[in-house]
Amino acid sequence: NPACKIEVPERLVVSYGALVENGLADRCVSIPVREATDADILLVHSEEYLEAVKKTPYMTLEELKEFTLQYGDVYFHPNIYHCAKLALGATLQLVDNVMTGKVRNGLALVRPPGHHSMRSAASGFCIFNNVAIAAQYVKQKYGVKRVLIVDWDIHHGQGVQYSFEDDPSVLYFSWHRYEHQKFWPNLRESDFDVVGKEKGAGSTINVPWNKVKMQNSDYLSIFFHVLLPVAYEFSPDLVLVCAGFDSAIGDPEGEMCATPDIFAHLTHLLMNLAGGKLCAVLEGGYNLKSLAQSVCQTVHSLLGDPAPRPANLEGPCNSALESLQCVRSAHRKYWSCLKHFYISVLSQGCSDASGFIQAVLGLLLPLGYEYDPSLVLLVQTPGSGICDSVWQQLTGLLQGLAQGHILVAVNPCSFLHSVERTCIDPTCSSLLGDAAPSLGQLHAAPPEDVEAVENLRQRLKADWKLLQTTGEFMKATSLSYTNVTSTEL
Ligand code: X5A
Ligand code: ZN
Repeated sequence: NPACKIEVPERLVVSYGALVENGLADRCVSIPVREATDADILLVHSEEYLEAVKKTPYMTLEELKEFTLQYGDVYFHPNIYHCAKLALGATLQLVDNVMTGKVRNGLALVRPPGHHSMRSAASGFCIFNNVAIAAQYVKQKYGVKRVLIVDWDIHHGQGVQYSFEDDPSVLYFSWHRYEHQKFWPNLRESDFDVVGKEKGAGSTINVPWNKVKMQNSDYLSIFFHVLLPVAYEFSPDLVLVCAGFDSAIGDPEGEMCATPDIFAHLTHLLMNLAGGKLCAVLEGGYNLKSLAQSVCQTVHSLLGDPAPRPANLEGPCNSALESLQCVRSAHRKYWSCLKHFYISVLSQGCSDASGFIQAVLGLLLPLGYEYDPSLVLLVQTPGSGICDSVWQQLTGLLQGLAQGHILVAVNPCSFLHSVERTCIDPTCSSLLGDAAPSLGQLHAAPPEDVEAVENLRQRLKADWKLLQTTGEFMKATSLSYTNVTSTEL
């Protein structure tokens, strides 16, 4: 099938080759692969489907062609059942090693990819849904309560969405090229207003890109103003990434313009969730050069290397702003972090981590990224009331700026007079690259907002494009107000 000509073995050869060339492979622990078992596969797929796939190694070419016809954009080679079992087995090995603390985090370089495959169907180069199965597997084997799946591949992982649409314990986030349903897989259910069902309402988050050529600032804006606030409120025990790199520049499928170094930041920004437990699993990525560079950037961050300064941040484009605004509106009733623009300050010290984290994600990080400093100076003032874990989150997140050049001035009292040095150790730990401890599920920030802060934000919004979450500063000509509630406007 010519549609499948891009999902080739060289994808892994160049990715791994680049890791070796850049000295990254040597700095990683290689985890031996295993074949997935039937029981693993059946966590998401039906018995009928598994039995059908099992027969493919014995089919003739004619039979394979016939078998393939029932699915969309997928092909079956006589070896693919074996490869798919290894891809899933590798994913589960990574998850096991992260859950048991043998490694901090990791990237599984696997093919075939997984996020399009459904309970009883292959789709979009995918046979078994590696990441969806991994989520079920950790819930079952380790009793994990909440899993966040971040799907930064440029296609909608409909298979993952279907697996968890009514499950509140798995938060599925996906951005995808959509073009008002003109782009594959052309599904109505990929749009922003599809948010999950029953108990799972609010735990499916779709960000449709209705134009191509989205850039670094478009991706970062969605992270700052949608994904990260919701993720901190959700407080996952594990983060899984459907790490497709077809969302990078040069990809023939995505046609987007984000540069490979954005993946260093996307990875970094997720690494302080779940106490740092993050497993990335390769999905798409078809421009071999861009793929290899993006894989290296992801691994750099996973290893704790400083991220390069983010290139050309101009603020989100109009189409991205429109998507951003629509997603925030659709999810406002499910996530308290999206309900208010105001940000409460530290009037009650660390009893209110929610307000503080909201301020960091919604105000400080966007300003910091757009300002692009060469040095971050973080000053801990005496009696700030910021508790250690919140302080560590802040220190960790700020290390994404200024290539990690950060100078922290701690409260002198804490080491001059305190023998235990309780305030210094969390800072050291964070500077050494430890993930911040999880803050737990965040409640709504207290409504006693500080007007001054909101006013500040409102005033700054005109000049700082990464603070914008609505189209109010758009050129009127290209603005469409469909599906936008009056409260958001
Ligand atoms: C995993 C992935 C893409 C399928 C595109 C089919 N699949 N036209 O990126
Ligand atoms: Zn893809």
